[in-house]
Amino acid sequence: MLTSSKSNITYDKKNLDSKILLQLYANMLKPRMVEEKMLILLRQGKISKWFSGIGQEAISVGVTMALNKEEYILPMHRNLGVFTTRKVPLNRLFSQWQGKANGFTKGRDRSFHFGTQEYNIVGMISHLGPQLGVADGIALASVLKHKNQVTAVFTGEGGTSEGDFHEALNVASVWHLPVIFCIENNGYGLSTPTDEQYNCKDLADRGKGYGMESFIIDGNNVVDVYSKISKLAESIRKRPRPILVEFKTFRMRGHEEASGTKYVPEQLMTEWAKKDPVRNFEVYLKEQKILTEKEDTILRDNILNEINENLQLAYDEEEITPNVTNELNDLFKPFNYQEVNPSSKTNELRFIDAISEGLKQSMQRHKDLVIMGQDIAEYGGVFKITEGFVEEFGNDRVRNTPICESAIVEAGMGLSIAGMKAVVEMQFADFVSSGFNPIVNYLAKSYYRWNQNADVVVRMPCGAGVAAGPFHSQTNEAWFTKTPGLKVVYPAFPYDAKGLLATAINDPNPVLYFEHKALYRSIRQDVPKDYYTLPFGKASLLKEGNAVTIITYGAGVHWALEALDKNPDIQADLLDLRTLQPLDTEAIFNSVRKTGKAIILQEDSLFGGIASDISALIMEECFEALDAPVKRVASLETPIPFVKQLEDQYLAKGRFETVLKELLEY
Ligand SMILES: Cc1ncc(C[n+]2csc(CCOP(=O)(O)OP(=O)(O)O)c2C)c(N)n1
Ligand SMILES: [Mg+2]
Repeated sequence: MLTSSKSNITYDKKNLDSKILLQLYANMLKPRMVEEKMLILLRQGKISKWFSGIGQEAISVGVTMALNKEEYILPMHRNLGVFTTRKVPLNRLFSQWQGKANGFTKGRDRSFHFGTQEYNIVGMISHLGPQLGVADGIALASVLKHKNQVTAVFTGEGGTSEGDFHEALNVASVWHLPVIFCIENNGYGLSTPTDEQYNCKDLADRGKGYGMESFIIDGNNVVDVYSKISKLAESIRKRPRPILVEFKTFRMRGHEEASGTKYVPEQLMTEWAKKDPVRNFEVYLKEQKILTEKEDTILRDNILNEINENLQLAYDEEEITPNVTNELNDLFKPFNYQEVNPSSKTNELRFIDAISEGLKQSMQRHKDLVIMGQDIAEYGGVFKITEGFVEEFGNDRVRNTPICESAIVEAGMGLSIAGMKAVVEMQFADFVSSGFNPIVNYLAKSYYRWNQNADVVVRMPCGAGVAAGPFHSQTNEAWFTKTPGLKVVYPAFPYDAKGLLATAINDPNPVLYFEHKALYRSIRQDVPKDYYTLPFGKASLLKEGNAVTIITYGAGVHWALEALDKNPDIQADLLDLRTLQPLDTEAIFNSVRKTGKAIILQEDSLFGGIASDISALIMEECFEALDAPVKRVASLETPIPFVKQLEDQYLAKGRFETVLKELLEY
């Protein structure tokens, strides 16, 4: 602790006027005093968890004050100073931490896991790294809309070890995005010291590897933080580019309060205590006669009153009463589906052409729609779906990306936060595993958590039957139908593919759009030339019959059609689900109640697939109408083999007809 009346930090205030210096001080004092109060409440069990930013306030405050208030900041778990400097009302913060409705997440998420468009703050998800790619998306929107704005995003030094860090910095550099990447190097990531986290001298050195300028700033010196970041921000607004800043600082308390600091050498604590950013600045301001004792006392009294009054407001607020309908209603942003009817003029199109045409017409309709993916620009994508798009829409809106699925999904999220739309093309659906985290944790949960929709469609060229082996053949829809907050579309015909893609892009929620590669060039249909939409959640009844209900989607639809063609005597209802989330349960139940028998055909391997859930639903809802056990036909429980005879053996297709006949004879 600094006890002397001389500051241990050398401040170079240059031409900063006293008003700014006093604001910097007051803005640091507030989070410090709020935290001191929170630590008491934590001990009393009144808040659930606390990640302390004590000792790091100069960074949050200096960066926030250097930015304009309409510029986005993406803070982490120790950046209370960002929220208080942006003047987020304390009562709302207190309600948030106590899980009350007046917080920012209606009790659905804790601590700093929220954002607020009102204050242009985008809070973190627990996984740390995804913030960095989201900042890229926001910055991209700023460039595309010619806003000349900077985006600042934070990470701890521990978070820099995540792949997201590398991906986000690389994308920002390649795309010249106006992002300030702020590393708060506070010596530890939970209990891990820096020498177990990375093996270079300074993290700022990494900037060079990404082709970006980087700087080291004393994170405990608020004047340095503010003046240097102000200068950098000014320069980036004029000439958009990313910059990496490493703030040297120290974490003065445990990772979170309960975990303590036993592993931190005493001497380090003592040394850094001498560099306390708030106390040193106070001493300096008094030394310089910029702040009097009396003014300081008044300031502290005012902050304390503000804290107490706002705490009372939060205490007085009622506890949340659980209500299932409210929870379910907040899973997706309400979407008012607009039916656009197809024109009578049609063209015969292959499945792939229908997708391409649908995408193109949506690009024409939505000027703020950006598509991103590997090799999608001049090359036209590996399947040539975006061939000719660059010529029509330009490279700003048709973006080749580095190989970095996470950062691109995150950038899509950022575009959505900034009010734009994104379509992300996975080169193959298999590769979505490299972008899985932001899809299931960021996109899927964002609206439920803090009312921020993710207006992103992820295109998924999927499926087997093309002798492509284990990593280019998967149909992984079950990874996503399992996750609340995602919509999943899976057309089987060109007409549906075009209309459903248009709806997916109109829908402000995250949509996984599966397009089966084996259908691309094998399935043709007359498709309306103009733009049209089709509703989600409506299965199509392709054939009608009283003996059995066949439920399927994607390539399965064509397998079933083939089997029925071969066996014209089988009287079956054939349901093509078209969308899996939402699922047309009504169509399923109506048909099964009529036929009394159900068989579900799925291309994915059996266990944990959607066929199992549909089977369970039928059992629960139609038990009395059933004349036989519900049958599921799916692929083998193995990876997908390459060689044709093994792949044929793997696929459900070869077993479907036999099982169907067995069921009919039951
Ligand atoms: C993907 C992921 N892995 C692990 C964790 C657990 N975790 C949360 S914070 C943290 C340490 C982060 O260290 P650093 O980035 O240096 O930030 P600091 O806490 O020091 O501010 C860890 C390991 C997590 N939240 N997410
Ligand atoms: Mg750290």
